[in-house]
Amino acid sequence: MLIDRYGVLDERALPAIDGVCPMLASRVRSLGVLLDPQLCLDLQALAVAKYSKLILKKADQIPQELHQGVQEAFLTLRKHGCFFQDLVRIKGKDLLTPVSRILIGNPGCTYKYLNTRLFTVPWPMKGFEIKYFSPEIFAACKALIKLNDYLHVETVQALQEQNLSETKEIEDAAVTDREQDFATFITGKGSVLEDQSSCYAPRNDCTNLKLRTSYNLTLLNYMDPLQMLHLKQEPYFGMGKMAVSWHHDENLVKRSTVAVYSYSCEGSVIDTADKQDPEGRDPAVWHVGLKVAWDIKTPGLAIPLHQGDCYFMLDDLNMTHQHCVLAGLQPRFSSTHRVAECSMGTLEYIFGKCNIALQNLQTDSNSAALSLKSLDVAILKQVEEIHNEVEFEWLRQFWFQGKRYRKFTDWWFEPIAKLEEFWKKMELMTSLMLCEVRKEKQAVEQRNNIVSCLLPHLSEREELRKEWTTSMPLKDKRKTWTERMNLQLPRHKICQGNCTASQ
Ligand SMILES: O=C(O)CCC(=O)C(=O)O
Repeated sequence: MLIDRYGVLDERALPAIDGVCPMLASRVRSLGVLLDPQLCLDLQALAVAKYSKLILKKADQIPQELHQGVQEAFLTLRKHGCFFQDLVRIKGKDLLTPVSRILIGNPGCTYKYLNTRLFTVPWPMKGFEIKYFSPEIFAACKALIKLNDYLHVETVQALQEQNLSETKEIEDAAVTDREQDFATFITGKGSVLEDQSSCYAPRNDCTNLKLRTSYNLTLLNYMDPLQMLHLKQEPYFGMGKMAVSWHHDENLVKRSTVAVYSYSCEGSVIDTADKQDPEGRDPAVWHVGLKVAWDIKTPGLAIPLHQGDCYFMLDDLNMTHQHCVLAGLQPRFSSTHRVAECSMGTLEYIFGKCNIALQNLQTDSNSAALSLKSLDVAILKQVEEIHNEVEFEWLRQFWFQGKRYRKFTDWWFEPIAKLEEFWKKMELMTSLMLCEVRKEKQAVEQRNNIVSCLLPHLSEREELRKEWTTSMPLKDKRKTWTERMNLQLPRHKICQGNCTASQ
């Protein structure tokens, strides 16, 4: 009997497991993972209790037509050079991800992971005019929204089958309210999301279920292991090389499912020298690893993923567990569908914020001179906060990723240009505010009050600008931004009781 350290075992064990625990055997069969009967006795409660929210759907249970569209989409995107390694920040260090990615989803949506905000390449949705770079790119995005619709339906069914579709916690309700409010303005049009409004009120399980399964974007991954020679070894269970280390997916709607379509380019020659290690998983095959969070005693699970298999992390599994991706030998794509929590991550949101800030700017009808409407500290503070948000969460993030979005569509360029206009006005507002503070007639007490409230925001801006322009690894790329903002950033100096602004 093949027994490894994390529970991937021999098929001969199944009849025995049937006798001991039919429910476990059926789960084991549906997962395609086999457990040793000995281990089974110890693990039966564990497997049912700890890993029951992971569902594997094998490729042969998925419509062939869907496979064809999605797999063609991946290959098209690779052919057009549409996958990019991201520069992410982990524990204060800037690192390039071994996996290359692209985000596709609802127009105007963004998704932040490891301090990097990605902007969705919009998939086609009713009510949005999107000019794609080529018919092939259009077809790829269309195939992915079709996959999204399919996974949504499958997810609802899986949750209902497992009795996970109901709201379990009272605290969920508050979160749901916020999320639903957001969901109605960001979506409302097209595809899976079309009928959300019919579920809008009253709040009930139907609302909650839809919210937790209406994927608004997919993060596509691509990696060719032959190009990545230095992959880390899985540290806890000896599972072999990892393409993606143990992690939780971040910034998702609470208790929302993550659905993943996996496509490894099997069929070409596999280097058999490295094949089937009797002590562990098959290193030629890609796997998803799953472990209980903060726990390395409970055995982890490694689930083999063959061409076209899908897996679902249902309900709160992404929070209670960590997952990783174990590399096989062939190149592999995946499409990871998520319900991103983007209440602060949509264009509608940031435009709304800009409008609030710019309400404090007025134009003299005779001279056309610009001035601030109010010097109320709370208002000034809010403007400076929004100013930082637009600059660091949107503009710098967008331009830093360079021209990747052009490969798909020019959709983002107009709204980003608008945000830049707003940002320039906010730069002016900061100068005007500093001029006001410097005026001699300004009462010392009011001046000090303004300065002490605004200083943290201006210092933060200064620090973040330094960080963005001097960070070493991708200095060249960062230049894109500096060029873009044409190096005309005003140099504000501000210190308690003594403020100056100089160009
Ligand atoms: O490719 C996969 O199966 C999962 C990828 C993943 O964990 C991620 O993108 O966060």
